[in-house]
Amino acid sequence: MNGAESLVRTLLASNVEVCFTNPGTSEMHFVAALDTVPGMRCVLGLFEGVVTGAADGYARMADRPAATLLHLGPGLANGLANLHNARKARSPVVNIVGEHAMHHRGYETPLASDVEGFARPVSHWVHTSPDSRSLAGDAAEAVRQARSGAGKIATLILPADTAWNEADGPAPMREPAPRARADSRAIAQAIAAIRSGRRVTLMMSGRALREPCLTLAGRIAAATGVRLLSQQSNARVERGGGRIVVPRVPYPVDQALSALADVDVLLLLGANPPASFFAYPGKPSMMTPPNCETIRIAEADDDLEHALRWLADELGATNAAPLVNDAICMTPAAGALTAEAVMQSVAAMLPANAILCDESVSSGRSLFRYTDGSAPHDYLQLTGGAIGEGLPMATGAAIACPDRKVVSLEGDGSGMYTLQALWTQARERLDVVTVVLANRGYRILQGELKGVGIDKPGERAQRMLAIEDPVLDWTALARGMGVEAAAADTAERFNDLFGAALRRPGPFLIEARLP
Ligand SMILES: Cc1ncc(C[n+]2csc(CCOP(=O)(O)OP(=O)(O)O)c2C)c(N)n1
Repeated sequence: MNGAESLVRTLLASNVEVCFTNPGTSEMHFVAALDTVPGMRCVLGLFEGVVTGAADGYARMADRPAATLLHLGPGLANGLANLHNARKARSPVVNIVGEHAMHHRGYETPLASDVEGFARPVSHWVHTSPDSRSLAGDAAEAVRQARSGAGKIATLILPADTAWNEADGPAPMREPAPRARADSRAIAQAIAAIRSGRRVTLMMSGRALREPCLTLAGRIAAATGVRLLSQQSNARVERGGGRIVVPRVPYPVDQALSALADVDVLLLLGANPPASFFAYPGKPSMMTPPNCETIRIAEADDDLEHALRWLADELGATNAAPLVNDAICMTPAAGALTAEAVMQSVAAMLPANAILCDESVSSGRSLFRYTDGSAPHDYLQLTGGAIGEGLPMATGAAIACPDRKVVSLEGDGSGMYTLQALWTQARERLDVVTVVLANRGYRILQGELKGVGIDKPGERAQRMLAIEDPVLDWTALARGMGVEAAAADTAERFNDLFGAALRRPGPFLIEARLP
């Protein structure tokens, strides 16, 4: 058995069964090993941003890592932005990155680069395998690292000769350390704050936004009057009718400031202190009032369910009835097709148990308001602010959950970064309905210009934020990659297309032509 085969067998033994790939010469032995070893699902992405974004989407829904296969430093570099997003989502990902054979590394060849240097800022763990006999153990360690805490990015660099030389065989799965538990002092402080009569907000992220944590938090809120809030960006939230009411910190600074204006004590459960997305002249960075006390109950890597059970027990909240969203029977929008109309129709028609991937940017401002009462669903959003994640993330989510419908809301500007994901959706026959919000501009940035104090942008500045000359033909782009598509410019037409797309299997793209 060569090193490459020992690597693939080790990944499978460690429960890594999907590999998103974009290989080159240095990874050919790995590619060949995929043939010899049955069981690994290999999914080709035509750009590395698709590969890494899909690994993120997969991990969010499967709760276990996929592997990526990337071609040396430049291949990894092409995938960095979505690894950044995955890192912020705390998704477990195992990157396998090719490298020149050890004896070839000293030469100044075209692809020679500092692979570890590219990997380090987005990876929690980086390791270059020294030889073929170490590779299996290194791979088991990479998976263990990826599965530790809430999820980590592990990058294993594979010099070509470690793949082709003789190996000893696969390595067994290694278990990560159990998640750390909340400190009793933090729990005591939180309880004292809740009992003090001050206005307490419990801000959550990570696993806390999924069951059984949500119900525990809902019980604590019902029993004590603590207000629940989620971080602005979260990897995965269980939302919709019948689910616990947890608003999120708004994106616009003024709205975030007023949402947090009357907080005396902020309890953080797997969440970061609420800093605004960007700094703006004359506005604060921290959204809580200056005299607000912040108590960190547990970090995202910790056992959040344990912390919530502990709090609920101490507070006598274990039987309180939590506040849940009403399941609302909504009617789809009618008339002109605006961004709000799309959100209303999507919310009204969303099937139960759907996965809603959101990179709708400014068009999705009203999405939460409408989907509070939708059929229960999982909500996935951009966590690292690097656009170009939506279409790959939907692709990975669909591979993780083949029995669930994926609805992918995509800005036309964001969509253009990684639209090759559509080809992968077609090739793998994935059940993804993509709605492109075609407003022909970087609309959010037009508002941001004003936000940073530029009231009268000149023609050149405006031209940097418009994508209408030439107009992008999304139906043609989708068809060119094997995805059936149609355009809508009225709400009725959108509803017809969306309904039909939900009823049929396989990918479909709707270009929602917005004003
Ligand atoms: C990787 C990356 N590059 C650039 C940006 C800056 N940026 C933020 S939003 C945006 C435009 C988004 O356009 P679109 O998806 O059409 O949404 P809209 O603004 O029209 O709602 C850009 C370029 C970014 N966030 N990430």
